[in-house]
Amino acid sequence: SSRVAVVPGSFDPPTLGHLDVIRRAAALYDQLHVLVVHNPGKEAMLPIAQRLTLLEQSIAEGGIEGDVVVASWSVGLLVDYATDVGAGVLVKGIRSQVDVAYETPMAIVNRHLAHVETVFLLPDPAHALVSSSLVRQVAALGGDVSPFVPAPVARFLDTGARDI
Ligand code: COD
Repeated sequence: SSRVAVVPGSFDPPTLGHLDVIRRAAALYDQLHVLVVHNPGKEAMLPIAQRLTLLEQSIAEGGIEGDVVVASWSVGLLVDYATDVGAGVLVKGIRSQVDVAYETPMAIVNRHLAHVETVFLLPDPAHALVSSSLVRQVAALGGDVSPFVPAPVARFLDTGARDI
C-alpha cells in the first residue's frame, strides 16, 4: 500500500525551515499533502489563498520531487483531512523543547482520535532558528527577508504586494 503523509502548518508565510521539512518528508513518503491549516489562535498576515500560491511556487522552484499536493483545511479536525486522503502520518518539524511541549499532547490526541501517528523531523541546523513569526516581524519593519524564505516568498514580500 502507498504511504501517504500530511505536513500541516500555518505557513504564514512559508519559510526555508518549512521547505526543508517538506523536501525531506517528500523523500520518505509516496505522497505528501502540504496542508495550510487555519489556526484561530494566530493573527494571520497572509490570506490562505496567498499561502497556497506561495507554497506551490516554492515547492516547484525548490525542485522538490515526488507526488506533493498543496491544500487547505479550515473546518473540523486535522485528522479528518488525513483520514479522507488515506494518510496515516502527520509530519512536524521540531526546532526546540518548546515545539516538543506544544506538539506532544496533539500527537497523543490525534493517535487516539484517528490512529494517525505523528513523525517528528529535526531541522537542518542552517534553518533551525527560522520561524514565520520572525519573518513577519522583519517584513513589517521593512527588513530583507530573503535569507529566511524561498525566493517566491521573498519576491512577494519585497514588492509590498501584501499591503494591497
Ligand atoms: N525548521 C523545522 N521545522 C519548522 C521550522 C524550521 N525552521 N519552522 C516551522 N517548522 C515546523 C513547525 O514545527 C510545524 O511542525 C510546521 O513546521 C508548521 O509550522 P507553522 O508555524 O507554520 O504552523 P503552526 O505551528 O502554527 O501549526 C499549525 C497546526 C494547524 C499544524 C497545528 O496547530 C495543529 O496541528 N493543529 C491541530 C488542529 C486540530 O486538529 N486540533 C484538534 C486536535 S489536537
